Amino acid sequence: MPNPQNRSADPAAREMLVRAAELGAKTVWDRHDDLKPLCGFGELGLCCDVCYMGPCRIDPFGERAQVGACGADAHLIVARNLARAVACGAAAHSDHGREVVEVLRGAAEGGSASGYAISNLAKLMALAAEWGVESANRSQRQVAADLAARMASQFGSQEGPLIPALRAPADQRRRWEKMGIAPRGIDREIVELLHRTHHGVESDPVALLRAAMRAALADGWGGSMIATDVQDVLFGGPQAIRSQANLGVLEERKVNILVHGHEPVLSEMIVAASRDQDLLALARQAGAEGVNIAGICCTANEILMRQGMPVAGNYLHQELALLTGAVDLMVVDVQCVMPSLPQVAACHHTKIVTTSSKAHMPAAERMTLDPHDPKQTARAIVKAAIEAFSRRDPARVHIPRHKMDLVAGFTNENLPHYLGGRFRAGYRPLIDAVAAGRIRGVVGVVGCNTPRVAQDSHHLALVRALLAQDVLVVQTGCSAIASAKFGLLRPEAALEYAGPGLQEVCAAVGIPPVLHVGSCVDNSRILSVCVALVAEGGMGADLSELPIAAAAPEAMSEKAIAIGLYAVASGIFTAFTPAPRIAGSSVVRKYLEEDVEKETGGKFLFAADMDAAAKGILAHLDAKRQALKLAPRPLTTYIPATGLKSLGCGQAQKHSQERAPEA
Ligand code: BF8
Repeated sequence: MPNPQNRSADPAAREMLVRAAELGAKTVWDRHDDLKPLCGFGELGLCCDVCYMGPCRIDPFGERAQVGACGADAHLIVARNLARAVACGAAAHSDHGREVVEVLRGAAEGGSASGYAISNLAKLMALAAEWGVESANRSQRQVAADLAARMASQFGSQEGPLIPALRAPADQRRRWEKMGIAPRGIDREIVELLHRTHHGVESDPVALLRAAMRAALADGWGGSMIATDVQDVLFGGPQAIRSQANLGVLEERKVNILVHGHEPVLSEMIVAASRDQDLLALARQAGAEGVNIAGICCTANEILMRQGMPVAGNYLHQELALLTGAVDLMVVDVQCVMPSLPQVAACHHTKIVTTSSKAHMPAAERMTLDPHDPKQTARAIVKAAIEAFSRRDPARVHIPRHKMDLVAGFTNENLPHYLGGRFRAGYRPLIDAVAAGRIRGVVGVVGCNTPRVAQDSHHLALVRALLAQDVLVVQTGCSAIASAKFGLLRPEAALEYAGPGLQEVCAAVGIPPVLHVGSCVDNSRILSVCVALVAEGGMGADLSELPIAAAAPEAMSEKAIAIGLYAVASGIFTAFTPAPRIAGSSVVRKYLEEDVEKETGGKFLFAADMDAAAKGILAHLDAKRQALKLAPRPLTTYIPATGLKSLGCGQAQKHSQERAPEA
């Protein structure tokens, strides 16, 4: 069997890969290997299938066809493929936003119309003020109804401006206006982008990339931002919270339910149902000691942030979790759910349940979420899991003992309190620390796993390299879960990994050096932190002037490409690896890595490895510090990102084993 060390940096994953081989189960890594060599035209972005004369392929060596049947050259084909990926990624995030706005509308109607309620009145009222919804002498349901209607209108808006995009600094918005990329309506930008990629419409690759930025902005400052805000209103604003991560959170003596996907509308209900006394009694009757809910991917982040529920793993853990034989039921909704799950689950007694009207899985069981009574759907799912538990074969259960403590739950709203305390709440302490050079800058590290690199290895190498250089790291998505599994979300991680300046700041305010701010739609929280830093003053007039950067070290999904593009369009330097399929066009690559900076203030770095990414990010932070005339940084020896790998992994592994439960 292939060496598990090349497939994952995570000892729990390596252990499960050995188990997969024993069970004769194929995983994403095996299927990926089966496909090799991957299509060279596709990898370069040079295969065009937008019309039915083709597919047309451009010869990268210049010996055969240099244009498709219609005359499209390599640059247009590459730009069109990228634009379509952005449209799909932006659509996924934004449709998630639309879905939760619908739930808010239902909650506002109340009664038998919905099983949801508003749990965060303060945020509802703050949003009402921002969105121009009258709240004086009105019930919270009336306010919520008007807010939901106004938010829903953003999807079909034709003229703009998008209301949440008005949060962006004025200078940033002026850049968008000048470029003609200020988003007008969420659906409008996505539809127009798709239209422009149709055969025979937009022929200018750079104009197409600008249109892609407009759709990406409609995602980041529109659909995603709305999703985050509405979820906070419905399910509560997160607060710093302790929990644990990795496959060791599965419990041998309990009914294990994994929630996987993205929209928290069902998972929140399942968490609530798992605490119902009658269901717990049913679980005990079946021989279980209780019901354990844990998450995979971004649903994990949602219920971690608000409920402190444990995280079983990130994207590449979804099949491995099933192979433990300890998962009784996995419930999925939308996005990042592998179609292979029912086949993998068939190794054991595990039930796969789909719930979204948008995502069917032929071999899985369907339990459609009833929006009028979601708790009832959740209870039915918990009952099905208890029934499955009674068919579990304890002799075939194999749970890796690795799990790690973590602190999550940071947001743009609560960070000022954690940074400044009750009497000095605000971003000033962070700005002062950056200005004085104790913190070199702030970097958002986000995104997925991919079998193209050893799982988590890029996230860890980059995050550790940045911490050692006094960079405060903010994370979301599967990237945050990677750090969680390796102990970087513990306050003690500052002593183990951070440079002296960052260590001092973390110790003074008691925060981890890596702040987990949520799921992928919660990248909007990172934008909001940046906005707050600009608003506080002393750090420049727009995001492009701040000593900040972003990185997606193991990018896999189209959503990650949309996120990368809205970060760049928002003025943020963004290291993105592996590069999207753009190597076939020098024009596209040059625009995204160089020319776009003159327009938006941000640009991409498609780094070959994490050492190059770390060096590029640090050089960028230092250049921004210099431009702002901030205190020169005390010299810290640069340790290559790759050099840190073995050091940190060893420490994390030791820690993880120390905390392993008794078998
Ligand atoms: O939306 S980080 S693999 S789960 S796409 Fe998917 Fe990537 Fe994970 Fe979260 Ni985001």
